[in-house]
Amino acid sequence: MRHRLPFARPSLLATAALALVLGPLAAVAQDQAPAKDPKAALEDHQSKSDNKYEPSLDNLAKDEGEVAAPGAPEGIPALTDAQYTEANKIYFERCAGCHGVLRNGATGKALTPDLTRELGFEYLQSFITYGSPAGMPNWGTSGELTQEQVDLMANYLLLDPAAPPEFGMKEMRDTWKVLVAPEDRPTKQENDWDLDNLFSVTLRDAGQIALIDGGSYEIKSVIDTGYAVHISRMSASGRYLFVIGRDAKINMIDLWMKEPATVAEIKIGAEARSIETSKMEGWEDKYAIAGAYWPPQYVIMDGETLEPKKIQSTRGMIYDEQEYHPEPRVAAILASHYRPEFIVNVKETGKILMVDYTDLKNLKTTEIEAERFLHDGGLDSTKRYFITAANARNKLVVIDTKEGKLVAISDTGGQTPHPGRGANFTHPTFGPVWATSHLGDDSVALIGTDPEGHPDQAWKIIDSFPALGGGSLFVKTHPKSKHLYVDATLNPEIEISGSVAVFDTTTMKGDGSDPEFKTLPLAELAGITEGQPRVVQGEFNKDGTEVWFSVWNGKDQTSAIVVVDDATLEVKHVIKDERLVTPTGKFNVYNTKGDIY
Ligand code: DHE
Repeated sequence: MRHRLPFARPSLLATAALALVLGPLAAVAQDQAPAKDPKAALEDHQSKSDNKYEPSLDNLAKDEGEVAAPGAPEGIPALTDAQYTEANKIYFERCAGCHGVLRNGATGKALTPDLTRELGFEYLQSFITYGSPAGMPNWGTSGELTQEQVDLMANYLLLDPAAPPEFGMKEMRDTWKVLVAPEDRPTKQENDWDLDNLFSVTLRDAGQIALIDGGSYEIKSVIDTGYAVHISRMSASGRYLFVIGRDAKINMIDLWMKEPATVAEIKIGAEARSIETSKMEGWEDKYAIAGAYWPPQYVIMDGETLEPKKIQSTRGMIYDEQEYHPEPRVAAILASHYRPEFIVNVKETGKILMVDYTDLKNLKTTEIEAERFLHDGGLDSTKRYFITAANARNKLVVIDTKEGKLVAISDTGGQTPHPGRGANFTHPTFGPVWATSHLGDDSVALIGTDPEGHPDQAWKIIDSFPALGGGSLFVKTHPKSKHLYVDATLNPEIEISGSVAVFDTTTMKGDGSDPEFKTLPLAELAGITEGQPRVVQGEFNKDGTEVWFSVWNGKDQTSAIVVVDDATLEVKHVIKDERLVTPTGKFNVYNTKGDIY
């Protein structure tokens, strides 16, 4: 393991700009005492190397609407319903990502009234104002909350938490619509689109996706989806596209229609991030599954209509302490290619569930003890092993999807791994490896994935080297490419967040020297001169000859998609269009259905 540059110190302006794009980037708060000196606290905060980004549960805040204030015990000022509702909204948008919806703690500390009343109003007020070196943002001194709001929040935390409603079968069925019944759908593809080379592009703040042709770069269609739409996944056949919004709304789009459109939709909770479909041979297009942050649950649905079939709560014991957690969120979900199973990451309990979908009435689940705060991950090149980040613990967990067993847990040596689905390539020295970059520093870590051919390296972090800077979200390559692309989307420096690093994997040495990389200043090459454009998530075309990057800007600013020729590393095309509002994730139909990355 070699040197790593610390995360560049963010300027206040850059931090504020980032907050505008992403919402609150509430950091981990395993804190003890609040810092007393505001200047020192602010300084501590800015210099913190690991600027984690945590969920903003703003859909939950919206769904909750007006909330009745609970009674206040003696000695604690009561809040009016309006004050409690305002505080609740602030809490869900800025605090719940770390401290939990029910205030029972997640990556941040528990803030239940038994604890907060012990600490008292002034302690809480000072903590919220100044933050702490351990990661609690300085909401007051940064100006993000006014003095009145800080006081309101300190008071709010002394009262009982609001419990948002559950979302069970009745609520799901009330939102479920089949807009075009399966029997009324086409029996063959009715358009002349090259479906395998189609890209579904998230238009985050527009609540839409754009379908873009990979050959002509033409925006074929823009389709309304859920709020702050998050990811797209494909059915195994490549016919149905599933899109999930942060508001837990799923759109199922039939790509065979003359004009592809939503044929079924459903809402599966108040907050969600993940969706997947059954991929095992014989089970193609049979089921879809989605996971929710709130309520903490996943649901298995019919793959043709989205009819909800089975809802499973993820509430339960944390894998190691075996203490109850009331709201373990569902993070990444993948479909196994080796067994008729879904692989479900449960964040707060640190469990990976392998859910057998062959008999939903007699559901069999293998529960694997992994590590807390599981987030995203992907398969190795053989698709047998699932490698996933327990990001707040700086670990990678490896699961054998064929045997249904934990294989290894390895420390990446970096701060907050964030692989997306990762990147598989063959290293000249170490053989097949899978890569992740990090949010909290500039390192890229490689884990060996070939237990047969390279047993000494298997499931060990065999190399780590610096890329552009901290704030990286995604790495990407393709079986036909010799390049590894590493973004630095959340880096506070504009030149860094607007660029991508490219490594030549065929010249990597593995002798302790850092591989060189080229910097492609894609935001500049796209001619974007306003805002802080952030280059995010490379995605290859079907043939593996081009890689597409989003240049993600503010909602009212110009964004773009830049197509890079993988052979020459030249920009081949720039897609700019007023419909491209905040493009982020891109999902090529062929690569997504086949887990090619
Ligand atoms: Fe994501 C994947 C959660 C913020 C773009 N994101 C995922 C997955 C999870 C997740 C659990 C894995 C899904 C799967 O594989 O089933 N993301 C979260 C959050 O909780 C978080 C940190 C904060 C939030 O409030 O949502 C968050 N994500 C973001 C963004 O701000 C990004 C950069 C821009 C955006 O569009 O919202 C973003 N996330 C993505 C993308 C993927 C993703 C593009 C899929 C990557 C892939 O290649 O598969």
